[in-house]
Amino acid sequence: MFRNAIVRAPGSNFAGGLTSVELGAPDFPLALAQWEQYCAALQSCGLVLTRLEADLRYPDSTFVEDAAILTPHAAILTRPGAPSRLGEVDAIASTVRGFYPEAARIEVPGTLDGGDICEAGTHFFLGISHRTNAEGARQLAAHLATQGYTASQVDVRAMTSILHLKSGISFIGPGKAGEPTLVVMEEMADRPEFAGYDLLRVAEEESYGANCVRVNDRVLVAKGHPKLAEELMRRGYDPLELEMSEFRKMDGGLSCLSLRF
Ligand code: CIR
Repeated sequence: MFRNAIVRAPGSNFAGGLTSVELGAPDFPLALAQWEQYCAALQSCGLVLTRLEADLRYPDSTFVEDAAILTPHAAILTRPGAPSRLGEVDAIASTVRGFYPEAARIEVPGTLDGGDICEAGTHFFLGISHRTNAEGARQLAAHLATQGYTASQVDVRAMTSILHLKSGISFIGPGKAGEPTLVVMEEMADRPEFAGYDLLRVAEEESYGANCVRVNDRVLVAKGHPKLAEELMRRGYDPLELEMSEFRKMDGGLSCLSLRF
């Protein structure tokens, strides 16, 4: 069960952030409205929100997930792989330390974005991407090991379709009656790293939907992925659909907009 979430409002210069997709510039008022709906959805799942003000120094800073890894036992502040995002960690550190006074840190030469880190029960998948390097993953695995978690790496550097590991997979735990499930985009579904998990394969045309988020009794899913939403229901999950069009334009998904703990 999650009780809290940290979120940061998108700034008016949100469109100046990094992006690799060609979907056009985001509309700021619409992004803000979608963000408010996202916040309301988290609250409807029972979370208490810590809402941070927009930080115009960092146009990507609404994607708070990348700046920290939070478990029930500890917090690790990250070291984002994009130079323009490095300062986001100091900008959120005091908020994280308000909940976890002993927060650890990923140190040079490690780089790590929270979007590459997928918690799956007592195991963590650590994506090696163009943002997260092997040293960052090694440091995180060492911190997680002290808390009793195992970890393994998943190299996604050859995939051009995703920015982070979690753009392609999400762990959503068990549904009402079923097994703990990993939602996986079709392109990654046959990877040996995920053998042994109960997989929900996301059709190619719905692959953006693979970034979904289990929050207590609900699964947040991006709107416009009807097959995925239906399959979630069939398996006993309760999907909550949210419009994400403006964040998608900046390579963002549902998970990146909050730190949940
Ligand atoms: C970036 O390129 O860093 C941002 N525009 C998007 C970050 C998305 N974060 C995530 O998936 N965890």
